[in-house]
Amino acid sequence: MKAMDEVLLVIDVQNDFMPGGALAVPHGDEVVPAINALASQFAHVVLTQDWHPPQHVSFAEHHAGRQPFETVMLPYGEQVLWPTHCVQNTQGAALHAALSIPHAQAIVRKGYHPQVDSYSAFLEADRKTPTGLAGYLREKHVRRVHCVGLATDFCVAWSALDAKAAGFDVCVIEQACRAIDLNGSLARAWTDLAAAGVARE
Ligand code: VGL
Ligand code: ZN
Repeated sequence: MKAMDEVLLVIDVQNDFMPGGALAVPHGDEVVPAINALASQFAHVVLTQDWHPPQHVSFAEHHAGRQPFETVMLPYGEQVLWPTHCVQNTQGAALHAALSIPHAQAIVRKGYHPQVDSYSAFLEADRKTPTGLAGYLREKHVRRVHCVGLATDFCVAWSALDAKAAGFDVCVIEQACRAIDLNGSLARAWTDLAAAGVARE
């Protein structure tokens, strides 16, 4: 059993990120048994859900003439346009049915502001609006955050970097993550994580 000051942060293990889903991550379903096994070793487990309104700014369908996986400039910076995914209260946004973590104690939803994306579980893409997760973990006296889930190079990496910046010890458990890998994003993510001092386990 892990110490009481450690948390397993399970990121976006949702149907739309599974093979056949709206924004499928290759082999995304393989993280489910890995995460179930890990979670049994943690007293503290927190889950996240990507949770977009139907009109969300990250959806390519709302940008005339643009296709999914292109990039646009928004007031807060560059934004990748995605296929419509993880719409609030849909089956696609639901957690994978085989994810089995009955003792998970909180679910953080993110990306619910129509005009701002949030890959990170800690800070929205404007880089200034907190989700509240850092405060929650501090109140629980958590010191170390173990990150797993989908996708390694987007929500997992951004969450790990922000956890580190918020003052936590952070690791990413590679075998319990899978990547989208868009234009070299996976290699870049590992470089950024290493530079920030996030451990790769
Ligand atoms: C994610 C792209 C868009 C993720 C979420 O969970 O990594 N990626 N929304
Ligand atoms: Zn999203």
